[in-house]
Amino acid sequence: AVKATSTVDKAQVKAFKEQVEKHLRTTIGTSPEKASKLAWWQALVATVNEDIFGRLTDTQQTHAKNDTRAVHYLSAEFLMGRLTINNLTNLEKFDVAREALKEFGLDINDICEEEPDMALGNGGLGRLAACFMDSLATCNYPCVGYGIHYENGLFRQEIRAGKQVERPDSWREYGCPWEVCRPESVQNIPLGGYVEKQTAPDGSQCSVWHPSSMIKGVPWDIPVVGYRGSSVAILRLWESRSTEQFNWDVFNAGGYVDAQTEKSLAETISKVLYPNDSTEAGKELRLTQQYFFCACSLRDILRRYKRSHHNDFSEFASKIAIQLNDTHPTIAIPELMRLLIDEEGLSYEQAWDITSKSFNYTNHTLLPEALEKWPVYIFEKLLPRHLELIYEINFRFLNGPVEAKWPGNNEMKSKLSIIEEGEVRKVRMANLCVITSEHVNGVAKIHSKLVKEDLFPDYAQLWPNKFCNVTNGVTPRRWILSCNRGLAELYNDVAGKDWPLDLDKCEALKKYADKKEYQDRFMKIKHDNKVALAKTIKELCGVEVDPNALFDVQVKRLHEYKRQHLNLLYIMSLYKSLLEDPDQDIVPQVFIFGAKAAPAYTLAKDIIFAINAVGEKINNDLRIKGKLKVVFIPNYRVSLAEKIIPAADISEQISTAGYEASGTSNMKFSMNGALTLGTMDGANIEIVEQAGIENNFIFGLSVEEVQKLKPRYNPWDYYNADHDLKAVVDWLDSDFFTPGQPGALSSIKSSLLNNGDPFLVLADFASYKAAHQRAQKMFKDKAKWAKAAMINSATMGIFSSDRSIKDYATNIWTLKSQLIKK
Ligand code: 26Q
Repeated sequence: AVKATSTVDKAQVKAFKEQVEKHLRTTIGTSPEKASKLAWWQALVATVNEDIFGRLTDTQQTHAKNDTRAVHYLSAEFLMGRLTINNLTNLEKFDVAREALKEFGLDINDICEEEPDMALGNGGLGRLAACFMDSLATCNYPCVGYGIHYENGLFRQEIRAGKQVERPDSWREYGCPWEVCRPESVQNIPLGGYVEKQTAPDGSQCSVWHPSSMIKGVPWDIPVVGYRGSSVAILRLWESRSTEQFNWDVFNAGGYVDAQTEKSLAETISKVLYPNDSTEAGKELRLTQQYFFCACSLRDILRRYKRSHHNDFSEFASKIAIQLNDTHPTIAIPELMRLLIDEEGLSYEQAWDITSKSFNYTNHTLLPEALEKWPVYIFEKLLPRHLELIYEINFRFLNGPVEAKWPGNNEMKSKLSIIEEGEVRKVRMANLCVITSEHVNGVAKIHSKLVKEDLFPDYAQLWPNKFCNVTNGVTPRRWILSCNRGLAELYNDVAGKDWPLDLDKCEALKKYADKKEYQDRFMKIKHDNKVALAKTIKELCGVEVDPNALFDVQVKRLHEYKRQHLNLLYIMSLYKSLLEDPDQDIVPQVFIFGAKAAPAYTLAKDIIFAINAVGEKINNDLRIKGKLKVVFIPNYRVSLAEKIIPAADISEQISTAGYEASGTSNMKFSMNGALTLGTMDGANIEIVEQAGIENNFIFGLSVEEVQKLKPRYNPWDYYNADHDLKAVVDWLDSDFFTPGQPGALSSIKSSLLNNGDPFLVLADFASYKAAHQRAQKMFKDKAKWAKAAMINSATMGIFSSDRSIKDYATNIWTLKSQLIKK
């Protein structure tokens, strides 16, 4: 729902229109009379690309000439979403494009709906990488993003009879017009085989790796356009292909057809994104994916470095910074060591000096089950030489710094070792990251403190200065300017037009927060967004919702620690009290959910089913007179987030304190004028620090209280002491919401009572209910609500990802922003 803005230059519209028509005819091969919407979209992209490639060349030439340090952001995920509106916005061509398409009788929003989301990520971590690319380009830092060109992104979620069904996502079935293949930069990656020990004439030992197969890595480049003609950054994604060396023996033996079968194995590597966002998959293919993209990326980095520095590696670390987005790309560490030692002939000491000055590691989770550990036997099979190097790194670490600090202390050695002993020996990837990296950061203040003090306390004793914080951020270009044009115009009026580059400027709105005229304008923008979302909900869920009701939203991956079931228990209690007294004066509310569950996470899927079952019952219960609606919007993804977030009144951020590393949707919601109903966890803490606790609804146990309660927690105490809580928990055991299927929702009750309620849902229930009551009360006071919403939106300046990226550039990468020469 994008509305028309001020004046648009007529000549520009005409030129744009001609360009689109030219591309429609000569690039797409159709005409305005018979073009499909897809064809129009493709012609639009071709037009935008004309603007992009010139800037890309300028950017690359500037960086090559300056030869300053560049950052290489290694991430197994980049959740880019759609690019058309974002690129048009960043090129400041959106209004021109909209007018041009209008002259063809087309609605730009309608045409842009043709674009599939690029869903090459699971959630927060992948979307963060995408926001960071936008900010790196906008702030003109030399950089490359490296990742995997998955053929299938995160699964498409369908809801059938209330249950999640996964379907493949084929985002480039008909080709992706943004990406460019770069055959000149193909890489060959060895895998498997064995290591041969050789003794040199001087008696020293060396290792020669004889891999059993080779995989080809084909790079696809996606240009990332910075805001207002700044630089264009490159996201380089690797696709796996078979090489002729891939099982050459089978091929030579005349097994041509067999060799074709083998080929599909090599091509499997980049086939699909693992849909797992917090539990360890431990699959061989997953490690192969990680190694494959890291090995391709490092060869690409080395090739470029050697082109300008010949074979002199002395400046490598001063020119190359590598950022590891969680432990997923950890294998890049031993791979760089191997390339420098085995391929470039450096000594171990030289290689270590370079490697330990180049790498940095960002941690995104404290959940023990999400910390990556790979069985040693998988390494022996796939990466025997890397395993040898890991042992060497470990040996030198334990007998060097650890022995010096804690002489003769074997307990400390086994705690800090990269290798976990046991029935199945394992490689602890996070330990390798911490030992090697110059800096280790968490993603919000509280999280970084916990990383240092609770997750790696012994490492922090060894290297206290290694640990730091960089609070996450989100790009205001996508998350305000592109997705909420009404609000963007309001900011243009009160803060000038530069706020997307300096989000602190939005603070200007604060002084209007008491003024009726501005409150009305702010709430009218919100209302329009709610009308648009109501239409989407009708289309996707078939449920009628009233835009005047309070829109309460929880959209994020489904996980017990995020506690969607706490939200559900509250909804049930509200419904129960409405049934008891249908005439009570409550604010009409719409509870909106969106969430994908990892396909093997049974309880998460049960919670999705429960939300749908409860929603079905409530939405069709005439007794409550439409005061309550519950909708589950299927297939939550970036493009839906852009419609949902601007329409939210309340943002549910209700994780058990200490479990959500940061959260980033919490920032997007606040920027768009939602009030946070949440716990003191992750970045929520910093959000209320900015916006004021009185303008949000904070509840629940704090991190310290959770840590204190956890060891002696008994959920039955809470269940037995609270009548309302007991009634709703027991309700799950009936067939009230699932007629004819008693017990269909029992697994949730069972996890809360028989499995010890690991995330303290019952402990926080009463406090959560009280927070909702405060929210209801405030919502009735329209002026008070508007003021709080405006203050939230106005004070989110520090959550621009430009601030995050500048923090990384200054404190971790020592990068300088570069002026791009045209
Ligand atoms: C690991 C091994 C095997 C298969 C999959 C994975 C895997 C994949 C994705 C593990 C974790 C993830 C994603 C984690 C994630 O999104 N974490 C979130 O990161 C955000 C950005 O920092 C934070 O804001 C969130 O708090 C955090 O949960």
